[in-house]
Amino acid sequence: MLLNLTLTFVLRASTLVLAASLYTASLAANAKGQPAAKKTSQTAAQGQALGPSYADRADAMALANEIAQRRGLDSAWVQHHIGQARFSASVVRAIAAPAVGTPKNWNLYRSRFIEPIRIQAGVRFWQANRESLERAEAVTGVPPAIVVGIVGVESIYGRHTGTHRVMDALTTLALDFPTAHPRAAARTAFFKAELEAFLVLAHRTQTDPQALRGSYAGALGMPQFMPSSWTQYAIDFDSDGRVDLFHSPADVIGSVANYLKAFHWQAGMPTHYPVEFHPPQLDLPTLLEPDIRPTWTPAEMVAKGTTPLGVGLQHAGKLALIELQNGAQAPDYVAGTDNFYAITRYNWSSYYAMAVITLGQEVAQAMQK
Ligand SMILES: [Ca+2]
Repeated sequence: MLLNLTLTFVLRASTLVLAASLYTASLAANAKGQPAAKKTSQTAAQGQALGPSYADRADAMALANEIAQRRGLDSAWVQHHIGQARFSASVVRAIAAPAVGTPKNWNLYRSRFIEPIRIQAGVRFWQANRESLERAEAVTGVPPAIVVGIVGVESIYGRHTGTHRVMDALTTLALDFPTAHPRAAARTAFFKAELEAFLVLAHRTQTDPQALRGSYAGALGMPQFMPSSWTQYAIDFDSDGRVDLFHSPADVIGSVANYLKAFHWQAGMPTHYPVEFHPPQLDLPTLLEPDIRPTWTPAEMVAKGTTPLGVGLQHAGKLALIELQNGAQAPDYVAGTDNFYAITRYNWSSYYAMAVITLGQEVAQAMQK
């Protein structure tokens, strides 16, 4: 029997109460009477051999004191919880940089996310939550397809919200981030801040920090918000007085849309335009230099041999030339707008943004059938 324990952050005005929901997934049998296949990547505790706890680590206890002092928490409480966290080798493996020389491959990436199971789950999510999706668009300008794309890519609409204890994941990454990683110092600082945000959030909501599970990076719930994003951008969109990104699709939808709005989503603006190259003038190195940051007016792109198609030539803002590599095959290119850039603030990757946009489009199309 598969037993999942999930706990919910509950927000009720200034008092924050813990709600625990314990649900049991029955041992489903398929039509042939065989037990349903186990989900290999999502089965709790599988492949997550844990090392020693952090209770005896001086640096862990020093960090606990630092967090307690900075955030006005009881240092015994913080020490207790960081001390209960255990080193996770699987978290370290998962966060490690991809092998040098691995070619980026949009077609491969696309095929992981744009597939029938996820599209059908997206159709059901959209149908079940139409009112929330439309209300979120009215408030933020973020269309349903984009929200549906994000929640689908992040967790297949709540199916995969992660099996790592958040305290193990964040403490491991804050204190034992792999030093070989090219951005180890910056990532260590990032995860220390996320550990701090998580402890503050758990304390404020009277949630047991040890009880919550998330991704190997400590991302939480259906939208896979990091703790700092939960604190800053999550909202109560079903007006039940609490924020629940694990079980309330309305809160998830409102929070995702709110996040994109905070990163300057503009109502009515397309995310990208197709482009056409004119080889004699084409200056790819210059156009690609700012990466995904919108930098060029349509006229500047044309002068460098790249024409945004459709209404792209009339685009009022700046554009970025987005290169999506395909391993040994030719890359794909699009002109990304400020809204494409906003999606990359959710996850800093043009491949991610394009997968979100494409999944949303595919789900929208499947809704017409
Ligand atoms: Ca709510």
